[in-house]
Amino acid sequence: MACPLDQAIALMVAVFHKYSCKEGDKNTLNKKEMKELIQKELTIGSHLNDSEIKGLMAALDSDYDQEVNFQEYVTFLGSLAMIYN
Ligand SMILES: [Ca+2]
Ligand SMILES: [Ca+2]
Repeated sequence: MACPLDQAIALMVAVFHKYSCKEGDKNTLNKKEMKELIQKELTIGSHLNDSEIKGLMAALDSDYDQEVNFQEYVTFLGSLAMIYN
């Protein structure tokens, strides 16, 4: 896993699990876990207020189960990549 893109993907997976395993279902992020991930792992986190984070999570939760699963998380990172580009 020495190649940069491999490392980036491994990091995306590791960051998800670092927060998803804290409470409840270990394979999904609840609101608190997602908020913490956004605030601690992303530069935009410190620029978003509580209601903006809430809105972002509602937009990410495409199956409306109140949790962000890995697929929803990857979709979110994909959107960020589009913005960075
Ligand atoms: Ca969880
Ligand atoms: Ca969901």
